[in-house]
Amino acid sequence: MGNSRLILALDVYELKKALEIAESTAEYLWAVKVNWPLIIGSGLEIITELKERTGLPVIADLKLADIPNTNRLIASKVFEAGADYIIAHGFVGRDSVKAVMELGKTIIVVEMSHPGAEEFIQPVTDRLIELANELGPFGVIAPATRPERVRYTRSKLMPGIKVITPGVGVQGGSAREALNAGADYIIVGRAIYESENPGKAAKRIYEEIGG
Ligand code: NUP
Repeated sequence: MGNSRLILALDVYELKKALEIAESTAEYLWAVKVNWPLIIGSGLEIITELKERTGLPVIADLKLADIPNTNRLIASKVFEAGADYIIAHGFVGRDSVKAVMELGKTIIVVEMSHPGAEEFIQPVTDRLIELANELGPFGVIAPATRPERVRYTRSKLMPGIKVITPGVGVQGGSAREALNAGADYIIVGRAIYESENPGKAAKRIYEEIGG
């Protein structure tokens, strides 16, 4: 749905299950995010298939963190498969990020949602935000588990760069709080795909955040 701000993190292995969940939730989503579990379990073709079945944008959450050439080799195949966005780490440096951005729309990780992110990533978030401001990616990843960090990131980030926040639901973050803190999109995985009725769960979150 074009006006939705909900992204489904489809972290299941099986192709059939993935397609079922995607189809039953599609009307409440802005995009579907695939990560390594699904790509390992179902192959890269799952991206093409998801796009065909749902008509939604697909985000490939590979968190690329390699030298420019390897990032380029991976990203070119993933964009070729139909991914609309790729998530890349910023901490490896601007050359590695640029290699992805030259091939397609990119989302840069500037902070993560788990407790361990405070160890090494949070101390360099300011510099990662500067990097994003310099390169102008589609968006950045900030933690819904720490709404104050979402607010901080939004305040330092150039307008126009989207703030995308995972950590809603099982990791403890609230969709409303993340959006109130300035997030443009929220990412929800287990709270939807582990639910008995993923369609209903997605609808509930969609309605909670006001469509
Ligand atoms: O900081 C991050 N936290 C995070 O959870 C960056 C991410 N990309 N993710 C991803 O979002 C994570 O890998 C998973 O695919 C999804 C969150 O899933 P869940 O905790 O809602 O099940």
